[in-house]
Amino acid sequence: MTADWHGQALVIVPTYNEKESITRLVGQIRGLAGDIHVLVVDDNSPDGTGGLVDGLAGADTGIHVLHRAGKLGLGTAYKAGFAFGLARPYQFLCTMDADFSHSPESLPALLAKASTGYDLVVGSRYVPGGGVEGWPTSRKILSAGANLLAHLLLGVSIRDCTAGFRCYQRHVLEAIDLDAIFSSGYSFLMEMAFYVQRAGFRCGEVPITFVNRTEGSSKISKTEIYKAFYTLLRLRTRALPWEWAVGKLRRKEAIGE
Ligand SMILES: Nc1nc2c(ncn2[C@@H]2O[C@H](COP(=O)(O)OP(=O)(O)OP(=O)(O)O)[C@@H](O)[C@H]2O)c(=O)[nH]1
Ligand SMILES: [Mg+2]
Repeated sequence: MTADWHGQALVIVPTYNEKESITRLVGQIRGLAGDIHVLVVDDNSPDGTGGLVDGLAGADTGIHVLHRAGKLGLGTAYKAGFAFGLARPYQFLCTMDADFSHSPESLPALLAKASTGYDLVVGSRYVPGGGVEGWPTSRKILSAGANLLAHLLLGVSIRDCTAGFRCYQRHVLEAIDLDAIFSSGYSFLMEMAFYVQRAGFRCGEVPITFVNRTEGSSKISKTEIYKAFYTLLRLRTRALPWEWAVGKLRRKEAIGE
């Protein structure tokens, strides 16, 4: 069977010091059915990640790399990746982490769901069948807390709205004013979820098991956590009083119940 997304999907992978995993990750994505292209957005990683991907890109026209001058944040890396993808004829623009917390094997499920008419599909830890492996309790509380607040304060229906494993249909990214997204770091993900839902797009989730990284090191700092809470409060001032109820109604639709 030819996949609906054949030759139409780009996976954006932001990297900062991911030399241990990037070659294997890119190889696995390129090995999937459907000729899925990869764009690595590297922030001049001191460990040479960008140079490694240059080597891969030289041998495969389905591999691209964007080099940025320095560590400019996860959110702006996504934006740069979206601009690259939108300037080319990709219909599905996916994002995922480089550290194998997101398994390339789940990409076809995200793309398949997007192909059935979901505008944004999230690889989700918090829907039946999803989960987390290897996280300390503190990390679980942080993630669950951020999602609960996004639901209660902003009415975000996506159960895992801090997840970076996503598939956007092209028209979503064309419709959202990306320049108006305030967050430059990790909270970009929550902010995007809020605006995508606000614009009336259909959001779906597919279960994934998030595996804590076993190589390289985390880039989440305390500052990013404070910024995420600031983002929640800032967006709260824009949310409507009944948004919580709307989000609640939409939750069932996200997993096709
Ligand atoms: N280009 C770019 N990539 C980044 C930046 N910060 C993080 N990343 C990448 O974004 C992805 C997610 O970062 P991680 O540090 O793995 O964050 P996380 O998965 O939420 O947290 P861990 O569980 O600690 O791994 C990884 O591929 C990082 O290399 C940045 O400032 N610029
Ligand atoms: Mg990670």
